[in-house]
Amino acid sequence: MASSPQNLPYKLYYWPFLQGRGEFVRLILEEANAPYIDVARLPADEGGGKDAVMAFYNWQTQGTPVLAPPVLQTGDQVLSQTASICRFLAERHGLAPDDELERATALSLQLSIADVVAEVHDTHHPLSVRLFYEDQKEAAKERAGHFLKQRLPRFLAYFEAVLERNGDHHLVGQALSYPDLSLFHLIEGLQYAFPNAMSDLRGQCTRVLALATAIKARPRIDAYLRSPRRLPFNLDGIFRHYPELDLVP
Ligand SMILES: N[C@@H](CCC(=O)N[C@@H](CS)C(=O)NCC(=O)O)C(=O)O
Repeated sequence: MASSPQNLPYKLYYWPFLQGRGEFVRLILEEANAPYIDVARLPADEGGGKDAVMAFYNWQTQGTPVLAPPVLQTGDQVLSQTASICRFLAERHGLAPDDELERATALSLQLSIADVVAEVHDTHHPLSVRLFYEDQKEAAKERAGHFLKQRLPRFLAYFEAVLERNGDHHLVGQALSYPDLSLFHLIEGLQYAFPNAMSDLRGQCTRVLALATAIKARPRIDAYLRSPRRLPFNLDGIFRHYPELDLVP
């Protein structure tokens, strides 16, 4: 018999003012109805604020040091890398396939989503994460142009093909799993950042859009999206809307 998860509530450490990669983790916690504390969103005098995240930057954590947030703490252990956190939580909470090969496929899909996220990030920060957008705006325009013309259509076509081959409703297996939740967030983010480009491509990714709509309507996701726990998209996150970058190729 499967034992129930230990060391709850989970503690999530992520920058307090943006969805960022933390959002992929939050969506799993919310769909699983797993208790968690979004630590950095607590007041500073309760251990919150960005210092709670910065505390991981000196490698002084228990267990394996982390390279970058998001970080999930369970008991006195910490885990980093978004895809790894998502997999860990999903496998604990019934949001991953049972079959061994399908579990590996779910992770592959999650890593593919992470690849897209990294390229989205690079549309507004093509030169360095340490420079402001305004200091790399010209390069960003060029990068975003290539992304929207070549990469985005390819990525959407890929997930469309995955869904088509798997019977339309889920990316892997025949039940909801964590890459489905992450694909939803990817699509939401892309629609926020690049409304023109996404509108132009909508006829080419109908299965992807249908999956995103179905995830959004799930009761726990719907409740989360309407709650104060959900931060809005903004110009600090990974998905940013700069009209000058959203040019239909
Ligand atoms: N591959 C990592 C990337 C983590 C990452 O880039 N985190 C960003 C926020 S989304 C960050 O704050 N990085 C700070 C740093 O790299 O020093 C993951 O998927 O978790």
